[in-house]
Amino acid sequence: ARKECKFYVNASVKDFKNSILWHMERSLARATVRATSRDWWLATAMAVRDEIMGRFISTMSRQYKANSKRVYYLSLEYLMGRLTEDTLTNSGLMDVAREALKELGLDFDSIMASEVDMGLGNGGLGRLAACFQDSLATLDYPAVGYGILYEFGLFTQSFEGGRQIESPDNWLKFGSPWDIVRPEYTVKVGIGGRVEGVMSSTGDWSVRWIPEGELLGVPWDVPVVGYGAGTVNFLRLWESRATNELDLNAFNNGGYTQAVHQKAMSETISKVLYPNDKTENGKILRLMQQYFFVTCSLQDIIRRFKSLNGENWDIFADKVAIQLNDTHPAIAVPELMRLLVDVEGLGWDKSWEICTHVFAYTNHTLLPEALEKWSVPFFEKLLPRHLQIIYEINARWLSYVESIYGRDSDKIARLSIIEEGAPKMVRMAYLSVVGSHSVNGVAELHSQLLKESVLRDFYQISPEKFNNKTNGITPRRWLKTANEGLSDLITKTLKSDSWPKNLDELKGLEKFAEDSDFQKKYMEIKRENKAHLAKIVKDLCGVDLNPDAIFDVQIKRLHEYKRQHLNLLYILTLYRRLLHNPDADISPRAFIFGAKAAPGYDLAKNIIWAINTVGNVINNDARIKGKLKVAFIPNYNVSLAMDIIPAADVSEQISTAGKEASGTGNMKLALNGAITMGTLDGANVEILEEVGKDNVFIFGMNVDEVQKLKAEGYNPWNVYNSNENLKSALDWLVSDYFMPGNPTAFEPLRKSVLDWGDQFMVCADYQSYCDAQDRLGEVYKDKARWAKMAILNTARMSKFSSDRTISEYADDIWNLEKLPPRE
Ligand code: 26M
Repeated sequence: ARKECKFYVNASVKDFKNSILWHMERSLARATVRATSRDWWLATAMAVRDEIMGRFISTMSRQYKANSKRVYYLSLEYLMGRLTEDTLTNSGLMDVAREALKELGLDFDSIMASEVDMGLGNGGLGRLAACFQDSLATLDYPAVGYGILYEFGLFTQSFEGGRQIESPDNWLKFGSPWDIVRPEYTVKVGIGGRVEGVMSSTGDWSVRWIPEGELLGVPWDVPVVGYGAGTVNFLRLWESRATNELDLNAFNNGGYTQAVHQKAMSETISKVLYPNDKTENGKILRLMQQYFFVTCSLQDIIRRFKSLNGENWDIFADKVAIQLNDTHPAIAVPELMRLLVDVEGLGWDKSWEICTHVFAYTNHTLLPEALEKWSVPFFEKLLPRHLQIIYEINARWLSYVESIYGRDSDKIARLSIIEEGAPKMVRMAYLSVVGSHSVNGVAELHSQLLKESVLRDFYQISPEKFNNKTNGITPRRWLKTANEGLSDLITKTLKSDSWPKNLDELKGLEKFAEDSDFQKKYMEIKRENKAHLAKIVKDLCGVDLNPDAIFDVQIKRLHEYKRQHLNLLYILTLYRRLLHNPDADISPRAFIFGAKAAPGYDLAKNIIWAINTVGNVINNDARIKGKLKVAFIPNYNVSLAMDIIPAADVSEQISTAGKEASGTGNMKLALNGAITMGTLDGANVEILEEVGKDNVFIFGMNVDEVQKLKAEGYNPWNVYNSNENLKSALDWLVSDYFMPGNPTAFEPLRKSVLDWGDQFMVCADYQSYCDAQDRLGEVYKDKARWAKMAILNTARMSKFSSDRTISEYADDIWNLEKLPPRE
């Protein structure tokens, strides 16, 4: 059944144009003749903002009046990208804005490109949080996303001599039209100090934390417009500020410079996003960031709860659900205990009951080295009261464990929230599991492996906590906004424009998969998108791409487990084949990469350098007649993703089986008609299930085979010695063919897959990967077959709408009702 999609805001082109001109004069003090692209973007953003503000206010008052349950999403990261274009899509004003700018003689796309990405995240985890906000608002769920307003988002990447250079992303330098400061909700945050026993008025002893320092959290709200604008929720991002009291005290003691220093320290907490996407141990500022935003958010939640319900704590868990986005906000468990026990004066048991009903935890990784741990001495120094509370939680937990298993010291050590050692460590994942009523993985395979590996002992004790919520992506940004050509074709073909809110409608495209007229239209749009991307690549990389080549895309953070270097080995293999036989009948290929490496991850940086260096040689080798190109697009981010994804023919999802929790780029690419070249890992398994084996290329070992080979004793040298092509590719890399005079440049890469044991089994999967890639090249020659595959990918992706994911969270974990507008 097709749903009618109502839009709650409306504006005529004439009014919208006048609004832009009004803002140009009154908000920006600009004469139109002197206006820059940025001015036009700002004026346009302000015009849209005006249109949604009423919806924002009415959503808030609706939620307040209904006193309905809300979900609070706690995440250290939100990778939002640009906000204006997506707000136009969701408010239904896109066509109006386009026409208005056109009448003003302006090019819409280049105006929108003036907006700096809101890049407050590293990768998948941060982008998932952003897609979830879109779906929560679209589905009319009462929700707030809490996070940090980093002054500097993820670093900007450039290349020098093919090597990654990082520079700061000062995205807020000139302000943003999308954030609204709410000084009245400023919160106090304590840090350090000591714990004291105090006698209460009733004569009971209780404990109180006397912090050494204090700072402030100031909230900035960013509106999140649901599709149709029925609901406008918001992100509440905290900025750290120094307290005035602190300044004054030090000043009175004659310590003026000390006071200024203190102020600067307080304000560093929200200064910068940590650019890692696996745990970096031991950075005290990171722990401070976590605690800072957690206490601000919990205090804000409690303030609102009390203003609606007074001290009726019995219903707290009926009004509040809190989702922990990985263990980064796990300090929320002891912090809520502290607020309830120490500040609100509730007993331990009652407080614990509330905590475990309110919290739910999402795990995003199985990599053991990525599981967060904080040293006990650290905690002692920064959060002494929280350490006490964690010990108390652990003592009660372990006595429960003992009641089940008896004094099994092995079991107890394995299940303890505290890891013994020097120093002792707090295991944040265990703390999250114990403090939550729900623990979920992000794809079927990942959730299964969680129960069998890292959280096995916990699963045995509380199997009912464990569940799966396969990730999803918002079709508003990733299809409707990013791929207008395809969106229009879909709307015309289905004779419906409600598919962005009801993605199951895409199944209606299946019957056109073999329709040659539809295939032609579908592939024409793909070609236009490829031509558009080719222009961008020419601009950013100086590389000429032929829009008729296969656009083979790998875009994601750079990681050994994601195996960008496996892709490189195939490129080397193809290149060598072409040099031996320049007339080989291969489908021309453009390999397109986008990836940032964590600044301290040397091997990842070596891989980037290798891809750029090999690419440079290939791109300038006339002998291969342009059949092979390599482009590494610098500074991959959400906005570039929106240009790359609609232009992709092939989606590289080639992680070692068992290592990629889900992946979400795989979903975006398949939705836009790219064929997956993938391992049986993460959500690839479910993509295969949806599209069918004829519409995806699967290669390599599965999880069982990986485990078996590891157990048998895997030796990459055996593969190397018996595989002529692999040997040649790896040896070539350290010859001076690619780096004249510096043949050892890529030795780390080569060593990682040979001398250092090839942890991610690149050598083991090499031949299978090459075979699958060769098969793909053959299939591409059959245009009708390829078109059919691409169309079926689009038609069969509806499961991966984040609307489906969010509905499952709401029903199974949050017990949350929708609160749609009543009109
Ligand atoms: C940790 C400590 C210090 C600084 C940063 C971190 C950190 C930040 C981000 C660690 C991990 C971070 O993100 C991990 C991530 O993005 N995981 C991905 O999550 C996606 C959404 O569920 C999945 O699709 C991916 O498979 C998973 O790798």
